[in-house]
Parts: sequence; C-alpha cells; structure tokens
Amino acid sequence: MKTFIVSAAMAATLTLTAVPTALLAQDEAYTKGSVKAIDADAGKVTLIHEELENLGMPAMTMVFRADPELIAEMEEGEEIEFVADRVEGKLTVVELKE
Ligand SMILES: [Cu+2]
Repeated sequence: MKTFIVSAAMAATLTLTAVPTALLAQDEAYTKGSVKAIDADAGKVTLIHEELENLGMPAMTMVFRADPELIAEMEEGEEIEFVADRVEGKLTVVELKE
C-alpha cells in the first residue's frame, strides 16, 4: 500500500511537470498571417497565412470563418498570429494571439 501511495504521488508530480510542456506546444501552434480583408457581417476574414501544420495546409490566401469577438480584434493589413481549425467542417479562426 505504501508503494502505491508513493507511485501516485510521483504520477501527480509528473502530471504537474507536464503542464508547461503542453502550454509550450500550444504556443508553437500559432501561425503567422496577415489580415487581407474583413467581412464582419458575414463572419469571415481573408488571411494571407503561413503553413498551417495542424490542417496540413501550405501557405496561401484564403477565407476563414471567425467569431465576432475575434473579428473585432482584427484590422485589415494587420500582422497576426492565430490558430485555425475545422469547426463543423468549416475552417475557422479559433484563437488570436494578443
Ligand atoms: Cu489555407
């Protein structure tokens, strides 16, 4: 039983030390892009983006969906760092770096 308790404590320590690594990995998932056009009414933004590794997509210019709160933080011509993913099958900006 004592062995079990020690193992559990070690497992908890390992879990805690794994957190910063997970945050780092998420930080590296940001992709650089430039805001080419914004259509707030349609909930869409045109981004000139670098390679999106999580989507297996090379650099290109394309339209993404984005929530109004994220669109409000963007300006045409602005350089951004963002995370995109498929939401209900549609390519969407899900995170924007401040
Ligand atoms: Cu693309």
